[in-house]
Amino acid sequence: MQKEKILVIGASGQIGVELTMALRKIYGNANVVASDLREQNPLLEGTGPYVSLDVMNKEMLHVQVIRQNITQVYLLAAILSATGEKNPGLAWNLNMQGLLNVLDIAREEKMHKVYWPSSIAVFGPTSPRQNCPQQTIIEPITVYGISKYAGEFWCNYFFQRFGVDVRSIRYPGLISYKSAPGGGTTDYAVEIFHDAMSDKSYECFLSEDTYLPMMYMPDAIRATIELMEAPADRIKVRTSYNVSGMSFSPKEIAAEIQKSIPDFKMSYKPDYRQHIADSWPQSIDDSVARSDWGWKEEFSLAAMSKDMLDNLRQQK
Ligand code: NAD
Ligand code: AKB
Repeated sequence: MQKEKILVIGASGQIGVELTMALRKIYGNANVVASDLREQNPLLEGTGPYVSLDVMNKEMLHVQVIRQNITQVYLLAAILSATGEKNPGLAWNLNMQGLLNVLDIAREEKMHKVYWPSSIAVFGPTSPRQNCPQQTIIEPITVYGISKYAGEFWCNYFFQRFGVDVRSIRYPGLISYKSAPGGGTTDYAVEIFHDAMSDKSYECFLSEDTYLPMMYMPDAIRATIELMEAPADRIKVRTSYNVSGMSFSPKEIAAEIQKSIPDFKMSYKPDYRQHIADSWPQSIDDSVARSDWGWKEEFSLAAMSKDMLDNLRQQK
């Protein structure tokens, strides 16, 4: 059997850094090529190959795929919800054309697998607010959500029509301490830990009772790898799977942090991101992922908060 050689596109981002490290542990450092438009994240330096790559340049991407004998791509390059609303045209172009470039090359080069993440941002104000199901009314109001929903159907199309084994998860907001988030509406749930540690205060850009679906990065990395390693006949959803971790409001995460930093103070100044957050569900029903490929989260709000603070203290 041909050995797997993996290309991670967007490896310097919030997910890319940790996913690249996890893939290198499984497949060997030399078999996981990190790539990004940005320079390499310091955490990846010296751990394996890195190439500078623009996913919008299809020719250069194709050359790299052939030159490096790539058999799997993890495509993480995207513009997220908050940044997307500032430049909708740019977000649409990158999020759509980047995906189409990868899918086309995967088909031509008969790649073994492709991973492309979607988001809970596909859901809109007409979707159920609680336990939002896998299949439901989906009417996104952000350009990011529209691009993710269209992308899900491109993935399904390439699987049905050309047999490209492309798999996807609708991540909730992701919380991590190793790399910073990049322009999302859920970023407050990472910023709050850093500000609590440095200033003992945080001004939140969402209102105190804004519940959103969230997940701790170790769970997100494990979900990704479990989905990608599942036998193909277990993957029944070829658009994208709902997965759930936890749901909380800014007030609840502040209270959790106060258990460890009692004089931590939270204030609220909602901005344009409130409108985006209000359009998303508060919690997600992931029963299809659970029954198809055995997904189960490990981290609760309390366990995640403790782990975040422990690790940030060690980093100081
Ligand atoms: P990020 O913004 O932190 O990282 C994206 C990376 O892509 C950046 O390092 C950026 O430099 C790179 N990039 C941008 N344009 C590029 C280009 N033209 N060519 C090559 N690289 C380019 O994003 P992230 O949070 O790591 O998200 C990764 C994926 O997961 C995205 O598709 C995102 O929509 C999805 N997702 C993330 C979250 C989350 O909470 N982080 C939640 C749901 C879905
Ligand atoms: C964002 O807030 O844009 C992302 C996401 C939920 O897709 N974290």
